Amino acid sequence: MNWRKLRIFLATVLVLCVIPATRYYQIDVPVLRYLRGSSHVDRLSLHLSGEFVENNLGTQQNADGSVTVRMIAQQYLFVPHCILLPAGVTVHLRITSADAVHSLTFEGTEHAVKVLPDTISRAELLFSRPGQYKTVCREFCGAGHYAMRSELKVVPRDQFPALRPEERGNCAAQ
Ligand SMILES: [Cu+2]
Repeated sequence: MNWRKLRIFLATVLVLCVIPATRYYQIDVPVLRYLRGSSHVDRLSLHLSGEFVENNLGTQQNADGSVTVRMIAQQYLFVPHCILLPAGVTVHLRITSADAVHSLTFEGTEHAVKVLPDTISRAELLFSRPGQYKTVCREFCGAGHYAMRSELKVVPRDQFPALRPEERGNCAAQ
């Protein structure tokens, strides 16, 4: 047996094993993040500056008719606790985590968004009809994980523009 060849072989196997391992354990690799196009955000300054400051969270109407939703997932809630969306409109979701890995899902739909700290996860969603959905975390994130749920309310498309900005973030006001 040629020891030199064996060493090269073992080194190659090791490297090939490391790549899926970083994906499985969701180890943050900046190069992969860059290639995937997700952007970096500092979890410690989320509340102080940038797009995830408190008054920028929630649903925003865009000029092209679509809406942008910004949310933070943290142990053990989603902020804002309730979001309102118009039905049948493209939703650009931007979400990040303030601590652990979470997974944002909407009960009764196929949508699932992995949420990582220090990273902005992006997704395009579409809710075709009005209704109320439970927003549930589907990634074990600690002791309070099973209570981590919020609400999403989808209102008819023509009703949405009439809502005041403060009403868009509050299901109770409806
Ligand atoms: Cu969780």
